[in-house]
Amino acid sequence: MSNRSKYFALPGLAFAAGIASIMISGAAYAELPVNWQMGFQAAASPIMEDINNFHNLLLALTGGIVLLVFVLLANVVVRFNARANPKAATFTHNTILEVAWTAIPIFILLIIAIPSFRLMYAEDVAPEAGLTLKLTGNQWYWTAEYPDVTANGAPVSYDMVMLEDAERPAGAPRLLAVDNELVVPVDTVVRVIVTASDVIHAFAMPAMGVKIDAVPGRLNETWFKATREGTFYGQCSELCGARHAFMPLALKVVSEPAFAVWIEAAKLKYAAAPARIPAKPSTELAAAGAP
Ligand SMILES: [Cu+2]
Repeated sequence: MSNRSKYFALPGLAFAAGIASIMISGAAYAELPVNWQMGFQAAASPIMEDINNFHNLLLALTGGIVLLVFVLLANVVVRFNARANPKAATFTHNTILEVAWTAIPIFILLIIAIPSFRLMYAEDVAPEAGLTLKLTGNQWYWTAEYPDVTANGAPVSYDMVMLEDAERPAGAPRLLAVDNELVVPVDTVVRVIVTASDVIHAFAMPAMGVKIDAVPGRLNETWFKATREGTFYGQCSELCGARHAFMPLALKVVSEPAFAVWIEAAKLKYAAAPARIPAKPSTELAAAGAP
């Protein structure tokens, strides 16, 4: 091995080991962000795949523009400084150049606009849904409701409250695990109706590519279609008070038969379950000026 290749091999090995460790830890908690992660969580819905592709297109375009501007600036600094070019040219216009630097950005914006509008439309218009889910944001927990699934004449509904450290089972992620998860079947279009009972919250589930405000007195609608089974996490994404950071969402995507079993169990469990609503801020929080 030459000296030169030795210098290159060491950082190369370290880099490969770093990537491998990220991939291994990524495999263990595939549905969570990982340390040193670049980019988004792995997509679990067609919309999130489209968002990823659009993001990659923007990265390539902006990367190219940054590179071009850097080359132009370097050219100016090196070739046209006072020492290298003591006598400056005196012309002020160049028609071809001016047309080009107007037309090329328009062309770039068109390249961005077409997939951007296509994606916005796909996100906005829900296909025929196989399941409807209603989510209500409260200070500081979420209420889930399955409007089409009734038990004793009322829709199945329950609260999702974050698990505190002492309650959290081993392996459940801190600040993300909840007592009652949302459960939906895989490969099914889920229409999500979102509202709030007190202040504005926001429903966000990054792996599904959805984020929408939960506004009191208003129903917002979004949709997702999970393409694989697993547990996915999201958080309230609108600053909503003292415990805004502590009202996560957990979404369990299961097979169609498993969902049918769960829904029957849920009818029994949540028909009689007493609400487990978290206490309002403690006196310490109130003393610290929390709302
Ligand atoms: Cu909130």
